[in-house]
Amino acid sequence: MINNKKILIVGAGGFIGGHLVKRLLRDGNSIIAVDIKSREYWFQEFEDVENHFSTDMKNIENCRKVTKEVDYVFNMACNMGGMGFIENNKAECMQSVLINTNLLIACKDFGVQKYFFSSSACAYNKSMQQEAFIEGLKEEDAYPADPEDGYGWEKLFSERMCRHFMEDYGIEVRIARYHNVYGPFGTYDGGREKAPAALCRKVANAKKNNADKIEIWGDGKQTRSFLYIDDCVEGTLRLFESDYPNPVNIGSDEQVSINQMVDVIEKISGIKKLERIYLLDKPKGVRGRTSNNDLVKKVLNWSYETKLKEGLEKTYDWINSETGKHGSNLSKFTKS
Ligand code: GDC
Repeated sequence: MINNKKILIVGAGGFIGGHLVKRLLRDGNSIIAVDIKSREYWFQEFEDVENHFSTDMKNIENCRKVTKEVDYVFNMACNMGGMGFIENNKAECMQSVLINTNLLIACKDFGVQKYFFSSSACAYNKSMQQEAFIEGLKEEDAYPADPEDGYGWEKLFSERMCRHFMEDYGIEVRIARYHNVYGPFGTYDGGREKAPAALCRKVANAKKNNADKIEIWGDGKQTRSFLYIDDCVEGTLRLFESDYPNPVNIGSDEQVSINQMVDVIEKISGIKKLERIYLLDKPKGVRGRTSNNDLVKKVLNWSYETKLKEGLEKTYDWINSETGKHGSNLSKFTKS
């Protein structure tokens, strides 16, 4: 367990970053939390943390201000979202390369011991994800390089940047390739939401409005695997403490179609089966994606625990109560 360390978490106002702050604080660390978002847009905020709101880490001076005398850095920050965002904002996504690059330079200059980079399954070669049901993606499947345009290229490039900082300057780096992480305190509306949150919101709203239809992007037969946030945080910390320096999948291998996920959410909500309207011109991304977890089991002796149904129950409950509080258009949670 990591404790008694001074830890910088960049992207702390976001979904995974917020949960990571909570856990590392609970474990007895001193936390510096930074995010480009202004205070009211942070998903979670904790007492006894040095918070830096509205701080753009694409600017190296900001990176320098917060990396002094820090033991560890977790870079959870990037300008991102679900398919609806990353397909239409490639230049925005690619500019996150500045966050990682400037942070690494500041870490080198101030002698930070260890650095974590949050990469993505979008780094994998697209040609291996053209069928609905695929073998899980192994870490070596990122090459030859043909990642998701924009966002995926930034992740793959930044992974390599980390590797070279380790080789050339001796900073210990750990890199996770996350597979569609979901759970409470994440974006569920406004355009950046991913499928689990979007579909929980749509079902919750259908129930509230006595609607009998739901809109689904694509034909619903495309597949993914989804990782619950608690498993994501646990896997991240285990990877960070390990001595494994190369990218590792942090994901689930419970591959389901979008239609199957909607079935599960409908059951959780207690609503009768909705008529599905398939929007074929919406962003769909790859046809099939899931994680191969052989390497993570080998190097961390660990695997995720939360089944999709259990994670979606918690996520649905949270989104259902949030939409009840504020109405359905919660752009508050989506501002970058
Ligand atoms: O957005 P996402 O969860 O991202 O979409 C998964 C699939 O669900 C897509 O085929 C999408 O068309 C479909 N889908 C159906 N209805 C909806 O209402 C909806 N909203 C959304 N958003 N999708 C819907 C993600 C990236 C992330 C991250 C992960 C890593 O790609 O967007 O930034 O890096 O991958 O695994 P997804 O899984 O394609």
